Amino acid sequence: MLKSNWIRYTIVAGILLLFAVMLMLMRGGGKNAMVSGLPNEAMEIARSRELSPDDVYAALATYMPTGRPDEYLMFASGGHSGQLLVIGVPSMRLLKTVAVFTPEPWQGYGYGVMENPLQEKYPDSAYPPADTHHPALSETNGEYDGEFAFIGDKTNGRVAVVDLRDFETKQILSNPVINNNHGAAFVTPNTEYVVEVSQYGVPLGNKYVPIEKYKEEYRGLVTFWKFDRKKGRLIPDQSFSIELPPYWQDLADCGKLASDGWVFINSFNTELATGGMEKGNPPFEAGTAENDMDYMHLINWKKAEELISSGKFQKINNFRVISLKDASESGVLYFAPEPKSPHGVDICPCGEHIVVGGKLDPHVTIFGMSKIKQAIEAKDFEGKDVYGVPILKFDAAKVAQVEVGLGPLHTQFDDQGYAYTSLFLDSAVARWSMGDCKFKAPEGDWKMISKIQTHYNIGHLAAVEGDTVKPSGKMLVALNKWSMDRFTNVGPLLPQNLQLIDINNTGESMRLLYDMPLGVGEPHYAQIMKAERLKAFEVYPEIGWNAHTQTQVDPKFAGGKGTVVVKGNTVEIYTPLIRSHFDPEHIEVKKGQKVIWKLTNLERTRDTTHGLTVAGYRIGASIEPGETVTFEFVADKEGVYPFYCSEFCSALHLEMMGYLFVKP
Ligand code: K7E
Ligand code: CUA
Repeated sequence: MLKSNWIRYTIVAGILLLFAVMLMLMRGGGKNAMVSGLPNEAMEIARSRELSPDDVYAALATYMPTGRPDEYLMFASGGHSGQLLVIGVPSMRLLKTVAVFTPEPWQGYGYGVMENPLQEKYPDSAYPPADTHHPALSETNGEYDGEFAFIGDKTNGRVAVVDLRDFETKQILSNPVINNNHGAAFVTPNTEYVVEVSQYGVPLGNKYVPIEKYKEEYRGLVTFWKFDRKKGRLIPDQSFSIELPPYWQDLADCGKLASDGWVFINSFNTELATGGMEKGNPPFEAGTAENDMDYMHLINWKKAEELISSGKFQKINNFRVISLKDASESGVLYFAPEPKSPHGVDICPCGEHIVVGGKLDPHVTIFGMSKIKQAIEAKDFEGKDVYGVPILKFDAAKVAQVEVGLGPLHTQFDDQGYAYTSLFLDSAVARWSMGDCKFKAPEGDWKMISKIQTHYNIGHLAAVEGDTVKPSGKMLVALNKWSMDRFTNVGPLLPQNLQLIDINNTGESMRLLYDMPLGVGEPHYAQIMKAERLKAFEVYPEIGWNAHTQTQVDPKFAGGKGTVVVKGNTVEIYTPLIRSHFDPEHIEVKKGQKVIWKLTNLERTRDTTHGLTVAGYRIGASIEPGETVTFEFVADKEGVYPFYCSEFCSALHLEMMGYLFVKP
């Protein structure tokens, strides 16, 4: 063991020496003492820091020299922070927190700027806490296109749209029919729809019905939000829902290629447990885990579209809903039995195989789309559930099962025909081979290959483009729920731990490369995209740009001087911003007057953002180069209020200030 370690040391030292020689050649000789001394120094560092050859390998595989951008971007949910996180891979550097459901001062999000998507439902400061779970990147032909991201808020049943031209949230919609979700968001292969699936059964339409009527009147729901790519918005009028039984629908995935037109949803609590342990009933955790099989929901959304266009729907809160009866009688909804309170459902790259993680069963179960279609065609059903939904025979839908370990949850795919499943109870990632699939592994069989330990209790995992039609392999990130002893103790609330794993080397075992503590909330799911797919703005295209509509609002804001216009009880102010002053610097209003304040950043240089905060008025904006933002507020507090630029924009940034005089 010791000997082989030293052989590996020698190899690493050799690689470092090679680097040093290359660097020397590139720089034209041995002038640079630091470079020529690198191998010894590096060895010394490795020794003094007690780094193993594996550590040195991991460091070299993840280190990004200054100025070199990461090859991949991970879009991770921010959990109960309510936000979306953008992380560079392999460096695991946090690049941005995109404000979605929670106000965020740096981005001036939720602090008085008009046309803020948060305000569409919650005026002023009454924003509820959110719980984001599943981000989805927009797709074209089943591949990420780098244009949009969507994310669900489990707590309040909301879905948000983020425009990746500026990484800002443009829209938040609350589901009009049901008040919670979990399987959100997932997109169909051309982002025709953004799919949102409820978790907990409730009466539809936000009304009260006693829990004793659970079976009769509580329901689940899947919603297909129509996405208009040109507008960058979900269109409620063109969207619809399908009523589902009040089993607890869980994770979802949209079919692609062989399974295009279908959506797959796991469920548990087919027992219809209603809890109430304080009344002597079995608690939910026991009541929902009695059945050996639950039902995977198979939803034919193209058929559902036909029902909608032929008028077969009801309206709940003015939203189109296909009834459970119509869905089960018209070939929109089928069930396939799936073992024991499963969790993740994931479609393989060619779309033929549907992989379900057992959670309380040590297997992943692989279903085949061809078999499912045949069984439906042949009406090969074992019967119907209590709501009349046809249930396929397990064996008529199942292709294989692989025993992967304890607590299998979610699955991702690489480009070599391997699948990776997170094992919550084992704290490990299982690599297993795909059998009879277009993405067949060299082993050619459905079988367990190897495992790597994670620290600890992994939930989701994300491989590079690992849920598209063309996965890239190479890297995988384990999103661990617990971090326990991995980091310096910062008190009883511990960060989550994202662990980067090298999956490039299919012959050998997987290698753990890097730990990233994340101290903002629980990032359930993430997607990793090649960074080259992005087409983000460097500065806004025109001066006077409204970032909410992504259009130039008004060319008159394209420059010029500051102006103040008083119209009755309203004071309209126009303020151009340029290093390093506001114009005007004195703003005088009378107490009780309404203020409409437009600010335009005239800068064209990258990163010359100006900010605005006004003491006492809960106002905060980030005005990026070219952008125009608008505030409306009533000057209801008399006094003298300094306002200033909150981004350090120049040496005279502190002088970039003014006074708001609110006169009695
Ligand atoms: Cu945490 Cu996808 Cu909400 Cu599994 S879910 S872990
Ligand atoms: Cu503008 Cu600081």
